[in-house]
Amino acid sequence: MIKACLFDLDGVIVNTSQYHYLAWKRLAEELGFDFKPQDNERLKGVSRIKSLELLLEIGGMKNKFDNEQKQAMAETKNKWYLEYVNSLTPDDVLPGVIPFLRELRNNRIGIALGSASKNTALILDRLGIPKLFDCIIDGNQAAKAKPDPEIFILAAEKLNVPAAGCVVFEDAEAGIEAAVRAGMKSIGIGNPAILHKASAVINNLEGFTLKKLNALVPL
Ligand code: B16
Ligand code: MG
Repeated sequence: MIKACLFDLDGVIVNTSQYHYLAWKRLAEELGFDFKPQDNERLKGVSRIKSLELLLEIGGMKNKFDNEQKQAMAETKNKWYLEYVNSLTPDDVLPGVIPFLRELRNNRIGIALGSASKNTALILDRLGIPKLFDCIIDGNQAAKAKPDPEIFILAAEKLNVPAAGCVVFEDAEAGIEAAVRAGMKSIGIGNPAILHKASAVINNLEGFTLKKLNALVPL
């Protein structure tokens, strides 16, 4: 039986990946190279500093900067990213999310948010939905970034639910890998070719129900 659902933030609850992309693109332009949308897929779900390392690799600048310089670049990117985040409103919660979370709560299924983002609290506040989650684990509490399973394992522990009773909702390849390594079932949201390790893949949460979840992932 499904005991808990663990939700990624960016790409599942809200589409902030476009903002991450624009902020990284601006940094790439300052460094003198173009950052294409297709390269953005590799950055999804991974930590801020790992994203920067991937970006520098894409731009052919892998070993050009020391840690202090990288930290400064990551902070600059985050400042630009937060300018976009501050424009978020409750209307930006992705379609279907709120009815599905309410249905889970009505059925006493644990609900956790498991995101790599250190801006999770701010984003949930802007969206007006922190109370919809029983537990929130983000990049400030987990030392290891996805694909490491730490975020989802911590969330399951906090909910007091075994991994085998959890289903992870994720839009990123790194996030699905984290679910697999945590011993959890997963629903990929997006492209089945990228999310092929997920237990099942759907387009989005619009019209999604517990009945559909049980049919896709019988536990
Ligand atoms: P921040 P998720 C991830 O969020 C994003 O997908 C990823 O692109 C970003 O680098 C990471 O959060 C860290 O975000 O810079 O705000 O700490 O998909 O795990 O909800
Ligand atoms: Mg994501």
